[in-house]
Amino acid sequence: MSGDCLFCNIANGLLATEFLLETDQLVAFRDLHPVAPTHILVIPKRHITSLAHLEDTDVTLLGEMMLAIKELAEELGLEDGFRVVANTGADGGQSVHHLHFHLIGGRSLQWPPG
Ligand code: DGP
Repeated sequence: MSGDCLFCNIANGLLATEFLLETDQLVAFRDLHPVAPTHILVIPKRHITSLAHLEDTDVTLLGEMMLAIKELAEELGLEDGFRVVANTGADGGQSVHHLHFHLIGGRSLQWPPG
């Protein structure tokens, strides 16, 4: 854990954030600035800076994150579809430098993004 990292602090329960899901490896919680009726962030508890910092040993963790997203989408009634986004690095528009997947849904989403 990095004490300077917002999402490490959230994952460690230091910011009183309500978790929709928690396992040994990950937590899911609502985005502070939702862009759709449903906007959830799924993050690993362990600090990983971004998708670009993943290692071969993170395969199981990533699988667990994807299955968590599928589970959440089902629970939240996103049967008409949803989008999963991992903004990565400066050009990718990443603002919090702790790996996270956005689960976005609840309305018809446009493509391409800006
Ligand atoms: P990104 O731009 O892809 O790095 O997304 C970071 C997201 O994190 C952004 O949509 C807003 C959200 N966010 C930032 N600070 C907080 C916070 O303190 N709590 C919650 N729940 N979400 C936050």
